[in-house]
Amino acid sequence: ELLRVHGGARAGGEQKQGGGAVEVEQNKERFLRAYERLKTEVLNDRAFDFDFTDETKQWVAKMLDYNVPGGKLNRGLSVIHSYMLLREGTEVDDDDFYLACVLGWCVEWFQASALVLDDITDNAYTRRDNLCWYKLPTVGLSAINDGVLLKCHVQAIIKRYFKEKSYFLDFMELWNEIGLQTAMGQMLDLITTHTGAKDLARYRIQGYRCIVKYKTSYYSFYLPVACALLLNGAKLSDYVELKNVLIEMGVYFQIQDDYLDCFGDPEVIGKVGTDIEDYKCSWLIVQAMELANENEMKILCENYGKSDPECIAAVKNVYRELDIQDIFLEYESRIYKHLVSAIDAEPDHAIREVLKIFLKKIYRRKK
Ligand code: DMA
Ligand code: MG
Ligand code: MG
Ligand code: MG
Repeated sequence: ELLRVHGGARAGGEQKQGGGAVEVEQNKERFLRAYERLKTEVLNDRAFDFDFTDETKQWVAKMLDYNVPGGKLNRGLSVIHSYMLLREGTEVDDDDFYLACVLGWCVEWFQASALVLDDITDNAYTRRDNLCWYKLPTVGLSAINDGVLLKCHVQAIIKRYFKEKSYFLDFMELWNEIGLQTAMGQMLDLITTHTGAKDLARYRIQGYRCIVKYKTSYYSFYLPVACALLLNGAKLSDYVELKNVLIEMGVYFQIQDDYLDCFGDPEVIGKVGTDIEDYKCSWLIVQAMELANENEMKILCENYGKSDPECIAAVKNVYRELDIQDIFLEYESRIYKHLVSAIDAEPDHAIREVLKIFLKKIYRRKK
């Protein structure tokens, strides 16, 4: 019941119960149009005095189109949804709406940067139904620089639109902090595989939670809401409890990602999982190591982290023997109930609506 949220994102009382689908579509269209404008501005940035030839422009345009807009856009649209809810009851003019779109695209741009680099370090093959960017023969390891460039674009866009705003410094601090947290999380993710390679039993839930909080939660869940709050003139230090709930949702989201990496349909999730062969400290292996008997543990230790399809199948077999899929479903119901009551405890109505929208988007997701 709690999750019957107002789907529409138009502020004010015009929405009818159960309606809002049209507004959501319209908001999405406006959001997509904003991408075209931002892209054009990035391609024509006058801050550069070198000649942006047609060829360079085409390269950057292709790189952007390939990596920035093709995802679910959940994070970007969340900025807009959250902002509209926070503005509850007040008219949102085109300029304000556009600024929310700009921030939404900054989140998507940031994510594009993280994913381009993540696919290289994770040795992935596909992303969003396509080959990973670095896998294209014309790209290869220049993708590293593209990943860096994408992140620099975010700073440039924020400067262009928010330089004169009173909250500009808060924005810079927020984005720097999130950038650091995400990179630290990725570092933890990557170096933890050395620990696991020595001894799988050292993959424990505490360490796992720390990795995913940093690599996923901050930028995917806290960042979109923090952007909406700052745009609405709020002070982030007043929203500590909200941050905690969002972090917890982010952990849940990454646990789903780990689950789908192994048990999801590649046709649906748009990528082929690599966690087993990469020796990742995935939620599944953490659960399995806790439940496995001696024999199963031996199988896991012998086969985890190898790309041989037979080894991967052996690991998945142990997961099935241990009913890891059921354990995931139990976790999902438990965390859902927990999050629902945490949301209920939020005193602010708009904040409750923001959180409900998030939870609704991810609960039992298949992609
Ligand atoms: C994703 O972790 C984290 C970031 C910061 C991109 P992941 O490698 O599990 O993501 P994916 O499964 O999408 O490659
Ligand atoms: Mg990855
Ligand atoms: Mg990764
Ligand atoms: Mg993954």
